[in-house]
Amino acid sequence: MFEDVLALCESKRTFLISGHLRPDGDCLGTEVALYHFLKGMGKDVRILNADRVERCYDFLERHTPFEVHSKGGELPGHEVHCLVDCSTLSRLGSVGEAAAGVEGVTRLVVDHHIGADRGDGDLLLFDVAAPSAGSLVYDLHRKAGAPISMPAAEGIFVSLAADTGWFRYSNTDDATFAIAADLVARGLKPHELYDALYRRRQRESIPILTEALSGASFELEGRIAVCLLDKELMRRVDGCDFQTDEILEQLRSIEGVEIVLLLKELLDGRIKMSLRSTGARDVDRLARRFGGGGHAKAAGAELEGPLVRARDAAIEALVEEFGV
Ligand SMILES: [Mn+2]
Repeated sequence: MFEDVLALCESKRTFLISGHLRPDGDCLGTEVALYHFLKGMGKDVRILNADRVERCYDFLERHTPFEVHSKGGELPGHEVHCLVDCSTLSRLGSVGEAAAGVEGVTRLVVDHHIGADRGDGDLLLFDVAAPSAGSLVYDLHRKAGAPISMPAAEGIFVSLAADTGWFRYSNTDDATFAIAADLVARGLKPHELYDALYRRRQRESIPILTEALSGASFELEGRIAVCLLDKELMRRVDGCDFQTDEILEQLRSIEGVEIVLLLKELLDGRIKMSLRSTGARDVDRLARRFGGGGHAKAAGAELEGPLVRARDAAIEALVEEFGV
């Protein structure tokens, strides 16, 4: 796998890197690492996403240019399109729509989600056991014998921190710590990244968090925690870059909770479902019922509205899938 990817990187000159809609820390960190890896090879590289970099990740822009695609616009010329932390053009939003009509381009998928091998990639940098997509770009550096620049190290670390919940989730193993330790040995300062990621919250996030948590309910003898964010609350979330992951994190800290179900009513009326499992329940299977997916312990999908109907459908599916 690495040999083929390296051969592609060596043989081509122009690269476009794009990540999924509403890019998270793994997506952005991986883009950063891949950008600097390719730059180090003397390549012509651009990062182009459908959505802007959210405020909590804006420190990554110190060393790396992120461009935002204007819907309907053409893509800049490229020989290789790298799809990061996802595997289908449909996850790229407007970038994917523009890319669908482009011919003669090799698509490289850099991903760790279940099913990425059934996506739109011509070539895969893919391992479902990788803790983050960024860890695959770390491996790519090592296989290539390439130096890891400080911006790339930062990107890889942010990707790990994001997808392991700062080294707390079950995807954190000795290999994860070995990568982190290597990056720290190279001069990376974890506490600086922690502060940058988690200690720059806006005050407006406090009432959003308290309202969301106080509205949460516990179903099926407390084994499922359910939180609904209606359009009004989501408008305030968007206004201050509040990270809804924080709600999931709080709810899964409650004793007895096996699954957290978060439903967000997006401003265009669509309902986004996020699922987290605290134990043996495979929420990827559940998300797949609704055309989504992800990982066994963290997955998502889009549901039909309105919000209350989506909640009933999700809980019904939970009962069917797990018999809880
Ligand atoms: Mn990821």
